[in-house]
Amino acid sequence: MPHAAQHPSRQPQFVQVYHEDQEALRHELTLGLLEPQAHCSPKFLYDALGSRLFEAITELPEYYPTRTEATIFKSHGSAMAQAVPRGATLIDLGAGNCQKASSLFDRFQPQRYVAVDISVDFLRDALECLQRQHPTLEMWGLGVDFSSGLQLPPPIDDLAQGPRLLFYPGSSIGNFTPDQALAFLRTVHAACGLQAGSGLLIGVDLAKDTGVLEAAYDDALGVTAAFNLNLLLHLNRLLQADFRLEDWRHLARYDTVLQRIEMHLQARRSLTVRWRDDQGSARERRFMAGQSLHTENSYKWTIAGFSTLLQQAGFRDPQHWTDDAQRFAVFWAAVSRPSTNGPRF
Ligand code: AVJ
Repeated sequence: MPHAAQHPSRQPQFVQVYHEDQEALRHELTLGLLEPQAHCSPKFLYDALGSRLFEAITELPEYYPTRTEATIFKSHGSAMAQAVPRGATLIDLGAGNCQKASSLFDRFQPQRYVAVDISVDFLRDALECLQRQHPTLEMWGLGVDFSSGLQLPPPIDDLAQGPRLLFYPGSSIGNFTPDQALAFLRTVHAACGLQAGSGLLIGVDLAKDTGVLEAAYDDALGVTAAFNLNLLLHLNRLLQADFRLEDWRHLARYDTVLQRIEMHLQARRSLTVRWRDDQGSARERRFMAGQSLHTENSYKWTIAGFSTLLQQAGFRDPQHWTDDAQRFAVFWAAVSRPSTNGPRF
């Protein structure tokens, strides 16, 4: 490696803001389990095994979103590069293995990369590996729960004075209700700052035929069923609960009125679940055969509906790109037009 010494080897930097609060999680879960329609947040699908099962889902023939989004980035990457700001701080919301964002580095030429996830532990390996491939790009790993706010901490906020490119791929926005999605997009709009040209690049799954949607969320191999059922193993650990997997069945149904896939775990027989709440007190919930625990919503949008939502959140002139079958869309929405003739007063 004769040239290695010529690169002063840059290292990614890490800031952990979010701190997991086991008691708060137990409180939240207890409230949801005791509602008439029991429910729990889809975030509990992603323990270590759940995250690996989700990666397997993205490779299933029925699960088109990940693959379709990738083809849109391939076919329309150069048009996107025209739309997004040059030399931006690329802020990757829910970065995980950082693969989607890093595949855009060559086209988008960001000045700085900020990978955001709930824990920097998920980002460390990926960023250290990426830094070796992109030795001159400034990289940050940021551990925040951006579903409850998106204030960049001081070192990063101060540095990112130029244009910001917020990146939210994968149709993760689908987990929010339309009201929550609007509130979230307003937060993202605020996080873009005031610099002209800043904006949001976001992947959105589109409303389509019920059969296609239900197959994507109830695949023949049973990987999505395993992903959903694994949530019960996670709850057993978090709550010292006694869910038995054989008592539950995976369900995925498309609601054409609400335009959302609902995932449930349905009780195969009448049963009682017991667990410990945040105070350590014993709790229980009876489920009749056929009653369910609602584990996820995945909203589907129309092009027109999502364009309106972006505008309601304060973005202007949203642009979008889709695949030939219009299954999925990638939107670019800027906070304002880049000024071409200097600042106006
Ligand atoms: C990660 C929320 C985009 O809704 O398609 C995949 C999660 N759930 N299969 C989605 C998921 C079941 C996924 N998101």
